[in-house]
Amino acid sequence: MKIIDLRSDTVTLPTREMLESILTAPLGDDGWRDDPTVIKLEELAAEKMGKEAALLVPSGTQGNAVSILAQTERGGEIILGARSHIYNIEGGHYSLIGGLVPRPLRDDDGCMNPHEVEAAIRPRRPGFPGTSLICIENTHNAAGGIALSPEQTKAIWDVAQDHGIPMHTDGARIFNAAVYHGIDVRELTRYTDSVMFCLSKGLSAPIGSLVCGTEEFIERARNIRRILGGTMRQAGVIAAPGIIALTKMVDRLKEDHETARMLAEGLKRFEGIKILNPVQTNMVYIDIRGTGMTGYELSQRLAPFGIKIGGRRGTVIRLVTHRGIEKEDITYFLECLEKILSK
Ligand code: TLP
Repeated sequence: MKIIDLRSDTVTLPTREMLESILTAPLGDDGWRDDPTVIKLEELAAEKMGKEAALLVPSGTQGNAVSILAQTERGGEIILGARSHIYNIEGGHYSLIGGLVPRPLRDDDGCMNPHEVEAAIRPRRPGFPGTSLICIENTHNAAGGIALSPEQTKAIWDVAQDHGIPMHTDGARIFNAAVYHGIDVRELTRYTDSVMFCLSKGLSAPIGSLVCGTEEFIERARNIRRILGGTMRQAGVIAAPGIIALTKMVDRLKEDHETARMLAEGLKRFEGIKILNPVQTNMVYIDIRGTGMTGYELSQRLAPFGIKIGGRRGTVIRLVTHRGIEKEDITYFLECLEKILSK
């Protein structure tokens, strides 16, 4: 039975071409900057993001941590979205390791209000944790894969620039945002000092994320990556599939957006199910309260059909489309749901 895994786009498996690329990739010790495949990927990533340099890290979480630590000093404050991944789901590295105080602001629709960001900024004075960094997330996961526009990004950037504060973008899925808006990703990344993006989500690489910014920032980030235990040796085995992800998998993200829209459209027929977000990219959040079931119960009922769904707390469920989900899988999922709900 085919497993239809709607829990996340992190479950995508590498393509055959990605796996084969590992066999022939030239390798070396990246701790010595001797791995040509890593260097190639980092140069490619920097170019795609319109930044001077890039650094390969094992995960998005480490990429965000490294980016934050490289741009702040202990005792400062970071402004970030109250529903952001960095604030909620990364173990609080900014406080635990970085000694930073978080200042979460409203980001219900995916983007903080620039006026509220401005009002939250405070200078560093004795007794006050001064604002050290502003973070945004694009696409915004918890808001429903919302794709922030260049205008929204610029509005926050202008505030950051006016106050001389650096800005970081958690761009785990920034290519989804660029594809949604039909623009070059640089239209988004020009309004941020640093950006982290993931190879291992919709782009389908097995492992890896990149941090991009100035040469100087990347040097500091490299040192912090070492401290966090992130130095990888023959990391070309990770970089080789990453190069394929970056060069061949970006345009196909629009297929994931189409399947997500098809899914949302199909879900409208179920009275007890409410779609919670405008479906722009590859995520559909639903509230199934009206069915009388919890997310956990529904996931149990779908399991025998080979369907996996996430968000098992309460009645809110996140459904994510990706390369492993075809249009027929959506049709099958909707049929299974129909069977379960009509009983
Ligand atoms: N998100 C994962 C889970 O942690 C929820 C997912 O399935 O969506 N930024 C954003 C916006 C993310 O969504 C994620 C992963 C990360 C950072 C962290 O990336 P990894 O998992 O590579 O550390």
